[in-house]
Amino acid sequence: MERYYQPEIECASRDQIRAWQNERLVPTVKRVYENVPYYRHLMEKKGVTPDDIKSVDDLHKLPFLTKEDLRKAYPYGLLAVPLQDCVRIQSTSGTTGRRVVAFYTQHDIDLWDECCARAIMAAGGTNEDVVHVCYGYGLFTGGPGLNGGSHKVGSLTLPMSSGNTDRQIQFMCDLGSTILCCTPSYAAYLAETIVERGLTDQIKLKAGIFGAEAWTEEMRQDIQNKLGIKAYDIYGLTEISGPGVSFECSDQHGMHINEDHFIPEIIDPKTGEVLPEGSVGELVFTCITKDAFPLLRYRTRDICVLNYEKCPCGRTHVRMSKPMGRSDDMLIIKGVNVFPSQIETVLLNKGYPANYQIIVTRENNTDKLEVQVEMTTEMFSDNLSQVSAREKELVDAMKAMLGIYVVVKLVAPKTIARSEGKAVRVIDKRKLY
Ligand code: DLL
Repeated sequence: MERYYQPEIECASRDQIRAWQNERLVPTVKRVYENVPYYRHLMEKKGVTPDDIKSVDDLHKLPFLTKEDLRKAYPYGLLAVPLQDCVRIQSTSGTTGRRVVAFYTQHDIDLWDECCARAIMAAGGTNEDVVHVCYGYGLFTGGPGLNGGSHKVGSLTLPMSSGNTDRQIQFMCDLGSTILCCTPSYAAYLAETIVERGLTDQIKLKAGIFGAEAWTEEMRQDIQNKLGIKAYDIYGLTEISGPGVSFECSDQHGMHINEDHFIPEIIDPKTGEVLPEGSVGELVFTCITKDAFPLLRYRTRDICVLNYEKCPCGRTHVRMSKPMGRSDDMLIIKGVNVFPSQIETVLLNKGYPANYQIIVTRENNTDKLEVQVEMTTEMFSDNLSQVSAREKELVDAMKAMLGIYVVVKLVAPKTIARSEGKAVRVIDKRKLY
């Protein structure tokens, strides 16, 4: 049976959703214009005033916001309420430049928790579940977001945070965790460890809610098979609130965007032009219900496609595809666009685990793409000719997928460092930026 947290909203008619968006967009733009000088200047530069924005049809007139703007306005420059109304900050895991800091009023946290509660119920969660949250807690939004959602659903919430795999598995067995929330790479690692220790009979997991990084369908199958669960995708970003901006339902074909809170657009990442329905492009969000940090036309850099077709689950909110890559993590190798997800698809199709690293170097002005991938214990062998035959098979498969030559190095099982949070898959040594 399909479960909804807020059926009257999640299954509303498209006309009703559009009416809510129009109703909420207009005052939000006015409020941001009046309270956020940084954005007011951007609007003035574009010659737009709040009076020009009468409905969602006028959205394209507004200027974009980028991560660069957030860095320039750091820390308080995009705040739309007095600081004393804020009760929380969260921050991105950004490794370069300044961190991005997002602010929340209590109302913002309540809405965010509701979005996450929708995700948990779409994964079959109820107040009878034990929700095991091993996303990081703290500045990262993963732990606090799913924790809040789980409370709203009324599930027993295990605020495990990340790390200490032995303890994670112990609690999972002892407390009978039924829903696992973590990054897909950590889920794959947990699954691998549970299988190796012969503990599959002792776990009661039925579903997983995995997101915060790219993962492929093949990886989903692998986790589902090893843990005997249904694995659901969840998407979000700190700037827009955190996890739960969109989430998968039982149909597992795209993630429903919580359109009563966020208006999505797909744009051409090069020109900024809004693309017609069904186009692949960069996802842009406008927040229409947030108090403290209502970003307008925020460029996510995530490349995906929106699907407005009716979903068998009954939800009417538009579905976004899994992000196919980021307009800023797309690698350009010898002029060819390469997404790490394409490499992962080849590896998993050929039966390799999702433990790999992509290393890009440049020698004599020529780019070199090397993929190091672990063999499974069954594949591992001392016979060098067998290993090189395997490497050759992967080189050919990569060439067919990407159109370029890739150096493949097979390495022994368990030699690539595991991650407890987001996996670091790409090491670009070219220093192009
Ligand atoms: O990763 C929020 C989150 C936490 C989402 C837990 C889901 C679960 P940030 O650290 O700000 O926020 O990173 C946001 O991560 O722009 C995407 O590029 C990527 N991302 C998030 N979810 C997915 C997903 C959190 N399901 C950035 N698939 C986003 C692929 C994802 N990429």
